Amino acid sequence: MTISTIKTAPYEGQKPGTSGLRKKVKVFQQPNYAENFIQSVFDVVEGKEGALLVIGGDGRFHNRTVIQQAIRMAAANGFGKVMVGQGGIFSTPAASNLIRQYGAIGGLILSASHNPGGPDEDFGIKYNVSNGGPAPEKVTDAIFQRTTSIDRWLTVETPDIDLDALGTVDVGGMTVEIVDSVADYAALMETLFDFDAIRAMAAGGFRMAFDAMSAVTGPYAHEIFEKRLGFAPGTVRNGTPLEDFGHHHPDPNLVHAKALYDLMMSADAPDFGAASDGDGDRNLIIGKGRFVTPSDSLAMLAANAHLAKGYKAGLKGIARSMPTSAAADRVAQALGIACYETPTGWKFFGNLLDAGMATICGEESAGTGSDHVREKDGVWAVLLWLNILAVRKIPVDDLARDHWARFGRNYYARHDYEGLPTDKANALIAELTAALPALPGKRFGPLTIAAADSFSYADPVDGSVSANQGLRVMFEGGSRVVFRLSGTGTEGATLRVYLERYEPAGGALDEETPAMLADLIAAADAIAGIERHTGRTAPDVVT
Ligand code: G16
Repeated sequence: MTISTIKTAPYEGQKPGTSGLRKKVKVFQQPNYAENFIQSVFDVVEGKEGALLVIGGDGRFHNRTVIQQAIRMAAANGFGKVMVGQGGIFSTPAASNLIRQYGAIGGLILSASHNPGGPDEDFGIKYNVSNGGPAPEKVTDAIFQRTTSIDRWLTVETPDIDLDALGTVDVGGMTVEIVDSVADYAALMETLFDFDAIRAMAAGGFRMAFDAMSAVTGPYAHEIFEKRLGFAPGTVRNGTPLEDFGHHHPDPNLVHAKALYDLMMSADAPDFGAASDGDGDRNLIIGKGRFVTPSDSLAMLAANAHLAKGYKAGLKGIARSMPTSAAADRVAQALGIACYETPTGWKFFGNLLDAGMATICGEESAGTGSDHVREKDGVWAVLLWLNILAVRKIPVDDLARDHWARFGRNYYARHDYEGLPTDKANALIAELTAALPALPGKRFGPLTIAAADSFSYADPVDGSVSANQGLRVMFEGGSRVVFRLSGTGTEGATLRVYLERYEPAGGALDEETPAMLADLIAAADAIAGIERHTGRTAPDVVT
C-alpha cells in the first residue's frame, strides 16, 4: 500500500450548513474539492485510529465517485473499517441507525437531500457523529476552520472496489464491508411497530400509495410496505433510485409531489398517501381528501404514539423547530410533558434525545422522527401513521378533525422566495432586525403585534447558545409570522416566511388555509417590505 500525501493550496473555506456541505456537482468535481472537505472532516475526528466509519448516500449522480474517494482516504487516515451500503445506497436514517448499532465513530452521508440531482444539479457531504446524528455546531465549526488552512489530503493508491458485491474486501490494510442497505433498518422498524396489525389492515383492503420520488427510499419501501406488510405490488411508485431522480425535485411537498396530491384528492384515492425525499428523511402525509401539514402530523403522531409498541410507555417530551407550528405544544401540555423549541436543523434535537428529554421531534419542513435514530425518518413516520390508523380504524380525515376538535387548529403555510440576490435578502433581514423593538403594539389590519424578537436558543443540555435563528413576530391571539434565510440553498438566497394562525377548539376549524392566512400574508409583506426589497410580488413555492 502506498499512502500519498496530495498537496493542495488552501481553498476558500467551506462552511457546512444545516445539513452539511451542499454545492453543485460541478463544484464537487473540481480537482481536490471533495477530498479537501473530507480530509478537513477526518482531521477533526478524534480517535479515528482503528475505528469504524459508515459511508453511504442517496444514489444521486457523483455518489459512487465520492464513495470510492472517501474509502481510499479513510484507509490512509487510519480508520480500521468502513461499512458501505450496497451500491453506495443508505438512506440518511438507515445510516444513522448503522452508526449507532455497530458503534461506529461516525459516518459520511452523501446527499443533497431534497435538492435535485444530476450532472448540473446538487451534491452534498454531511458528517454524522457517534450518536448517529448530524455533527453539532462545535464540530462543524472546527471542520470549517480546518477547510480554511488545509494544505494536503491523504489517500492510498488502490483501484476502485465493487460497490455492488456484498461482502468484505481489503483497501490499503483497512476492511471494507459492503452491507445490505435495508436489512438492519427494516429489523429496527419491526421492533417499533405492530407489523401484524398493519398487515391485517392491508389484507382487509386498506390501500396506500407511497411515492419514493425515484430516490433512496424505493428499496426500503418495496421491502417493508410490499414484501413485509403485504401492501399490493404497485403501492410503491417511482421505487427505483435514479441518479437524476427522473429529472424531478425529490422534495415531498404539494408542489413537487403534485401527482400524489392529485391522486389523493381524486374520486378513486386510496386510503393513505405518503412520499419521502431524496435521502429518505422527510415525509409527506395525505389522507383521502385530506393533506396533513407536517406541523399537524407531528402533533397528531405525538398524541397517538402510545398506540405503537415502541412508544407504549409514553413520550418523555416533544421537540419542534422554532418555525414549526405550536400544534405540538398543545399536545405536550395535555400529556403533561415538556415541549422544546429549537433552531431549524435536526442537529439541535440530538442533545435532547441523548439526554432522554424528548422522544419525538419534528420540523415544519416535513421532518419527523424519534429517539430510535438521530435523524428525521420518512419511512418511520409513514409506519407510525399506519400503526395508529390500524389501531384506531378511522380515516385520516376523521383523525385530523378529532384532533382539532380537542386541541384547536393551527392553520399554517410557508412561503419561499428563491434565488434572491444575497445582498438584497441580507438587507431585508438587517432592516427588519433593527425594526423589531418598535413593532409591539403596531396594528396591521385586524392584527396587533404582541411581541417581536430574533430567536436565540440556549441548549438545555450543554448550555451552548445559538443566536440569530430567525425573526419572530407574534400577534395577539396566538398567530405568528417568522422570517429566516435558508441555510441549505446552493444558488443565491432563499427567504422563508412562515405563517401560522391559531383557531381554538370550537372556532373555525374547517376553513381553507389561504383564506385564513390572508391577513397574515398582507401583514408579513408590510412588516418586512418583501416586495420593496426583492421586487417579488408572490412566493416561488408555497407549502
Ligand atoms: C431546510 C429546512 C430545515 C431542515 C433542513 C435540512 O433548511 O427548512 O427544517 O432541517 O432543510 O433538511 P434536510 O436534511 O432534509 O435537507 P433551510 O435552512 O433551507 O431552511
